[in-house]
Amino acid sequence: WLEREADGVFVLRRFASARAKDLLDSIAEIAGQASFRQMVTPGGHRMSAAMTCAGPLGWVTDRAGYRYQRQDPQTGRTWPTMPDGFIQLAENAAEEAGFSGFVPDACLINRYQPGAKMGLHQDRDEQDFAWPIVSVSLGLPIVFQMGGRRRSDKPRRILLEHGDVLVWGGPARLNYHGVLTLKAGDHPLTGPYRYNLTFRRAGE
Ligand code: MD5
Ligand code: FE
Repeated sequence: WLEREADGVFVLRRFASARAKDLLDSIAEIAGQASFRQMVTPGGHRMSAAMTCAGPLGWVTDRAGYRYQRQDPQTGRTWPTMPDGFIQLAENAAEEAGFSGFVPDACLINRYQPGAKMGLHQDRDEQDFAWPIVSVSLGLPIVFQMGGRRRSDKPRRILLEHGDVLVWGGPARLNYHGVLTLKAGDHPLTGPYRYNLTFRRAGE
């Protein structure tokens, strides 16, 4: 199921399908402790995707900026523990793509409802860009945009479906990327939503 999309970008189609139900149960448990919320960007815009986090570090944004932190700003408590199944999946997927020894310390969980999107951006709030990022799609399909190192590089479109896993690292680690607007639908496991788990090694 390994497809090389570009230098350093791999798509593992359906790699997470067999584990989807467990992953979704874990997401529900995490959301019970740290609820999905639409955060505000430094520019003052509310993000259209709702987010929560698991693991020692969580990604947050507010008027002060983007950062990783140990506490959920909504509760002041540490983020929910990253389930073993999450860590295993991220490690297995990274290994398949040639990145051994990937141990994530942050899992950002994005929940898209119809109309939600994520514009082209780079992931650069992490300490060490030598580590890859592993992203798992669950539920409704969405069109992913994979650009290049510069915002002006024309993005390629890749359809991401339930169970698909994307691994990017090395020369692609700082590529611009985003997703187009989610279309309404009804998925047997997630109803009106698309979930995306993004595993990162954000700290030292
Ligand atoms: C999503 N999430 O579908 C996307 C998938 C995020 C985010 O972008 O930051 O939460 S992440 C796929 C990705 C990330 C970084 C680089 C590349 C793809 N890439 O170079 O192709 O919710
Ligand atoms: Fe991103």
